[in-house]
Amino acid sequence: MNERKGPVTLKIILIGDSGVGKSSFMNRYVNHRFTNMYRATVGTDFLSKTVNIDGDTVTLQIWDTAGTERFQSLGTPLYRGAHCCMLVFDVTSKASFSALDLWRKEFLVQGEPQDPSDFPFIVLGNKTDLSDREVSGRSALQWCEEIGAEYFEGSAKEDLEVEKPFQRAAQRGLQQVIYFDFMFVFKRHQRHQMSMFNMFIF
Ligand SMILES: Nc1nc2c(ncn2[C@@H]2O[C@H](COP(=O)(O)OP(=O)(O)OP(=O)(O)O)[C@@H](O)[C@H]2O)c(=O)[nH]1
Ligand SMILES: [Mg+2]
Repeated sequence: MNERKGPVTLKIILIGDSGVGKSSFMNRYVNHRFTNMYRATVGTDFLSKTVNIDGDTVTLQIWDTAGTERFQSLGTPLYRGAHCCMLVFDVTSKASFSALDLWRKEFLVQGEPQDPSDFPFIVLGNKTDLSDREVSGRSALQWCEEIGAEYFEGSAKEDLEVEKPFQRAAQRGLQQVIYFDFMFVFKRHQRHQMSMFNMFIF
């Protein structure tokens, strides 16, 4: 447990092709609801949920994006300030899995995270309730190892393994906040020491 005072809000962003189930996964997690009806997300939307992460109370601000809008300029302000990015695909669609490479690259370009090589990505395979699977857990895991992401799979429809990826995203997001807070204090301390040193010398 850390010494943090006051609530922390973590921005978690869901991206991936249209129809993979981003909105469904978020709705299952936050509202415990699911519908078979498909209503494409227009623009962006977020839902909040307060959770306890290793003794810290944090508010997750989960941003759901429209899969159809990948090549529009929405990304820039939307991706900025994210603490964790969830790359979502449909396990019955190889194309949606292959597309994640571009989604990830675009996130890194437009979101400009402070430390791109260490930014936390969670890859999420949805629709495991379906039998016509095109992407095996093994190939998803292999790609995750290559890019340094963590892999989860589940089903928004059947409420399978929905909590875990969000719990992990929150943990990773919180680590980001703690790390950058620490670096901020550390650098300020270093600057202070340098100015004391200069005063002493001159
Ligand atoms: N069988 C099955 N269907 C699902 C699951 N999750 C979502 N769906 C269905 O897949 C369709 C698309 O789901 P959405 O959650 O709207 O997909 P999305 O990724 O938000 O799509 P965009 O908003 O267009 O980017 C809907 O008809 C859902 O009911 C799942 O776990 N299993
Ligand atoms: Mg949607």
